[in-house]
Amino acid sequence: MNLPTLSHGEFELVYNMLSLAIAAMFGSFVFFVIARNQLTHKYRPALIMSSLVVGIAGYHYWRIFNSWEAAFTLTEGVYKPSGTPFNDAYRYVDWLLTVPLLVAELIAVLALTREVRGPMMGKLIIAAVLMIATGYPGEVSADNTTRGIWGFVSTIPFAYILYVLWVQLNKATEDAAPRVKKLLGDTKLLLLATWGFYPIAYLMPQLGVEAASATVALQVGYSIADILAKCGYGFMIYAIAQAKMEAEGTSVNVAETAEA
Ligand code: RET
Repeated sequence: MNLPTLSHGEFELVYNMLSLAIAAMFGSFVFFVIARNQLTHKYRPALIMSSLVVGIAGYHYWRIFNSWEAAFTLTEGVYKPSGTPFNDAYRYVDWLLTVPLLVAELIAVLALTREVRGPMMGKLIIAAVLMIATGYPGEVSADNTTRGIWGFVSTIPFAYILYVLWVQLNKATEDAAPRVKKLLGDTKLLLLATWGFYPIAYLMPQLGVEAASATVALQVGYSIADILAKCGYGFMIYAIAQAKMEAEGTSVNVAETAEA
């Protein structure tokens, strides 16, 4: 990626957003590890996945932050590219690991029967990997046609994921308690709003956005979307698990006494 010269404010905005993302990821990690104990065994795998997602992302944001710092030098009041490349591959490696976990999290918290859960999870994980893996060659290409082709290829599994989550998941959760259904609907909207941002951000160079603004908008936008799609989504998953336990009339203490 060819880096532009940035003003002091532009450089700092990205710097502070990346720092915020590290804090949000590690803070959420602690929360999910502790919150797991508030759930019965059936729902714990979902929270374990949430902890993994934010732990993996926290590490990657740490690396992205360091790479951002090394990629620029302050000269005469502006930030010029230092010659050390900014490593954008961290984001894609991060998504390759976390996006399949995020879809698996949603299926896990629903605690569907094994026959329904297994195939659905398998299809979603494969589609998530394909979506990220085919997006990457386009992301690193300077040629807009190559970008467009890979972007289109990557949109096919993306559309498939949305179809499975909306149509098939709705069918599988028809009998859920009203509060669970409401939370599930909100989670799916959060997912659509945040996931929808990534392909739009990807299109920015095609839309002819000026280099410095495009770089800053992309980094800030991806960071906000990531915080919402990982931390915010993880909290929703926790709320769904709590609502399901309430609907079932179970609590951790009851479950633990029953097991003892
Ligand atoms: C790409 C390439 C262009 C086409 C599409 C894309 C979709 C990316 C998505 C990423 C989601 C990431 C998440 C990360 C972490 O929390 C690869 C930009 C459709 C949907 C949820």
